[in-house]
Formats: sequence, C-alpha cells, structure tokens
Amino acid sequence: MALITTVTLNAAIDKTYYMEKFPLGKVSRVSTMISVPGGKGINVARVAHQLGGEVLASGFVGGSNGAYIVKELDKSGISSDFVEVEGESRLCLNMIDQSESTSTELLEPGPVITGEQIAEMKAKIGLLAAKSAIVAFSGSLPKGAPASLYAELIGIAKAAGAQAFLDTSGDALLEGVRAQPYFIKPNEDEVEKLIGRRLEQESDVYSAIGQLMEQGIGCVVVTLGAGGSVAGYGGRLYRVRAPRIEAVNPVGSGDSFVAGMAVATAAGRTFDQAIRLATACGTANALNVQAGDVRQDDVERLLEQVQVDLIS
Ligand code: TA6
Repeated sequence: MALITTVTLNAAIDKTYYMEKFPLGKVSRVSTMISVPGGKGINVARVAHQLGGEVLASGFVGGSNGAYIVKELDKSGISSDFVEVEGESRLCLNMIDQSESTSTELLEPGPVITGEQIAEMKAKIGLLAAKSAIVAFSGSLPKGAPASLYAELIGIAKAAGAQAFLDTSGDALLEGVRAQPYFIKPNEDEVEKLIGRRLEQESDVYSAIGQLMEQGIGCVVVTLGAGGSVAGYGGRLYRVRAPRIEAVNPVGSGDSFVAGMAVATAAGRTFDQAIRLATACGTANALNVQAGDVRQDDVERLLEQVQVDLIS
C-alpha cells in the first residue's frame, strides 16, 4: 500500500469538553472530557489509519505534551517521525455547549521554532517524501516559521516524487499555492484571499476554481460547510452534496475530508471515488464526540448518500 505522510508543524493535544451549558463569565462543570493527539495533520493521520491507509505522522513536537502525542499515536498503531523542539506542544481546547449545540475553540500558540529546526524538518521531508505517495501538510504555522515554509516543503516533497496536499489558511496558503500542491481545500473566505476578489454568487466560486486549476493545482475543493463543496479536477467542475446529519462535533471534519481524499488518491482510485470518500468521511466525523475520528460503518453508509453532479 502507498504511504501517506502527514505533516503537522504545530502539533497539539486536542481536549474536547462536553458541558450542559458553557456561559461566559460563569463556572461550568464538565460532564465528559476527551484528550487525544491533534492538530490538523495528526487528525488526518488518525482518520487515514482508521480507513486502512498506511500512514506516518511528522511535524514538530515539544516537551511532555510532545512525548504524550508520540506515545498515544504509537498506542493507536500510527508510526511517527517528528522533529523535537524546545518548549511545549500546545493544547487546543474545544468547549461544547450541549444545550445550545455550540462549539468554542481555544487554540494555544505552541512553541517557537528555530532556523536549525526548520532545516532539520526540510531534510526530514525530503527523506519521508521519497518513500511516500502523498505528503499532506495541514494546519497553521508555528511561531518562528516563515509564511513561505509550506511552499518550500511542498517543493521538496514534489522533487522527491510525492504528491503534495495543502490545508492551511492566510499567508501560509497564499504562499503555499505558488508551489503548486496537487490538492487544496480552501473555504470561501480563503478563496477570496487567494484570487483577490469577493465571491458574490456560486458561479464566482466556479471561476475561482478554474483560475486556481490554471495556476497548476490539480484538485481544488472549495468547502461550503454542511452544504458540501464545489470541486475542480481535470479541467472539470463538480457540485458535491454531503448527506444531512445531526452533528455532534464538527471539529475535525475538514481533516477527515483530507484523510478520505488522501487514502483514495494513494490507492489509485478515480477522482469521483475520492471526492465521495472524502465527503463521507467529513460527514462521518461530525457524528462522533471526538475530533478527527470516523467509524468505518458510518463512512460506508454515508458513501451511498453523497451526491456528485458535473457542473461543466
Ligand atoms: O481542524 C480541527 C483542529 O484540527 C483541532 O483539532 C485543533 O488542533 C486545530 O484544528 C488546530 O488548527 P491549526 O490550524 O491551528 O493547526
């Protein structure tokens, strides 16, 4: 099976707190707490592993939190090869108010990365990419990393023969697309920044995707939340509708989408099969209490309900 390497430059411990109510300025008692390795790329690794993909998790980790992340990944059967840094890997908190069905996230900044550690990461990506079908870069950049870092790492991964996936935002995305990753998954706000104009209607999304494909990005998926996505691949545009569900915790659905796309692509599936699996995984994740977690039976059931229509 073809290896998928995930890269989380700001790895985390994701803590999800379930509470009856989460009023600001008051004391709240937590009924359930879930603590797992997180950060977007690690979520991609976990879900790809649950789907039966061969995965390896890389990125930066630090301190006792970093050691916990590595140990927990190992316990769940996910190999890892991280660069260790000074300081503590961050905590990312998600407070779920069950009476209002709201989710409030607090994301710590994480450790500051040095030039030496960046050089170590570049060397590691070169080695890992040489044995990977896909290298998936996900999440925000840590402090100390230049906005161009994803672009540089994508260049290294591509030169070593791997396909690069990029799921990030802001300047890291703006710079990253210049390195022509194979796959990106921006939301509408991120697309507006990428193309430098506002999206007023759905047809503006179509032309934006066309523009990004012309820039050399093989597969562009613009997520529209629960409404599904618009996808561009091979010069064609598709409207993808996700199954309707009662969401328990949508955090990590984007990462689960990337995992589905990566597993199908690494297995040589068609684009149609890949976008269906990605959409089913994104939806299946929201059914679970934990972020970045899918059940095979949910994925299989939801796959039947994903709708893909050719737009042009
Ligand atoms: O996508 C959800 C999530 O992966 C959380 O698990 C949390 O760790 C967070 O995103 C981190 O996002 P960031 O973009 O800061 O890396």
